[in-house]
Amino acid sequence: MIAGAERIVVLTGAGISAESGVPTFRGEDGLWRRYRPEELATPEAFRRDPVLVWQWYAWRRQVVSSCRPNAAHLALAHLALRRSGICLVTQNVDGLHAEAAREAAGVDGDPGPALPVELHGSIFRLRCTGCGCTFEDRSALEIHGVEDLPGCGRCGALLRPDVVWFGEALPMRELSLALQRAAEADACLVVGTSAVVFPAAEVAFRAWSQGARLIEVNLEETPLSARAHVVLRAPAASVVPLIVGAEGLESGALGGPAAENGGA
Ligand code: BJW
Ligand code: ZN
Repeated sequence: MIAGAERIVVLTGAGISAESGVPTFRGEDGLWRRYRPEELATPEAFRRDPVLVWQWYAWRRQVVSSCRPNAAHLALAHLALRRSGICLVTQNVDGLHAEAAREAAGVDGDPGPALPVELHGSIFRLRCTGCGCTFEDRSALEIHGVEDLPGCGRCGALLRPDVVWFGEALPMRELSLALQRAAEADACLVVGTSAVVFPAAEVAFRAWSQGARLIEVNLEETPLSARAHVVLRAPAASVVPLIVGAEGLESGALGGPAAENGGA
């Protein structure tokens, strides 16, 4: 399906970064197990208790800082660099797809085609709640009290992570690009998302409803599973390199007894 598709939209979620050491949201060890989302990932929570919310993000920034892209991020980056028509869309805020794109492109290469459309922003970008300016920031933040909260260098107002919280609109340009690519896609590869958060999940539902072949890689069943043409219940870092790495090989090149027995 991947080899035969002219245009592919890939939608990823927290599961693709799990094997890099980034906690997922809703799994066994998911972030939401210890923290209720409505306590932390909403504008109301931030207004009510910015210290608590910032402590959570400071901790996550620290965890993610020590994580590297895994074989799934890298395989997708290489796929997007070696052929046209690939649109990588992510709900993740960890920046690991972009890091994989730079790694795959090498020092002299252009990572552009492998850079993801980030639907939910980035934890390494800050936004001013006053003047709205945004900037990259990877510093280690130590938040003990209100006096430690980061302030805007321009206007002095409180800074927040430039991510999308519940009840907030997704960035318009990114969302419309992702939905457009979904509508045009011949195949949609969905990796490591519970597919319950909208409108991000709409990318996969849109692709499917417009006739794309749907391939799901996930350890568990999701609302997409029943619609998927292929479901791979396996860890992303093991299976994604196999399916996208095999793309481009002559049919038969996969050869061997597994292929003769009906495929690996
Ligand atoms: C593996 C694996 C391995 C693990 N290999 N797999 C329609 C219906 C119902 C509700 C709504 C609707 N439309 C909108 C809503 C409301 C709401 C919503 O979706 N609620 C539902 C949850 C009920 N949506 C919103 O509020 C959105 N905004 C909005 O609609 O605005 C409207 C508006 C318009 C105009 C003006 C104003 C407003 C915003 C949603 C923002 C979501 N934000 C978060 C936090 C981001 C910041 C941060 O990170 O702190 O985004 S929530 C969280 O969920 C995060 C994620 O990106 C997102 C999705 O999670 P994901 O990636 O799927 O992770 P998990 O953990 O859930 O799943 C991991 C999966 O991987 C599992 O399935 C595992 O099995 C699997 N897995 N290891 C393969 N190794
Ligand atoms: Zn400002």
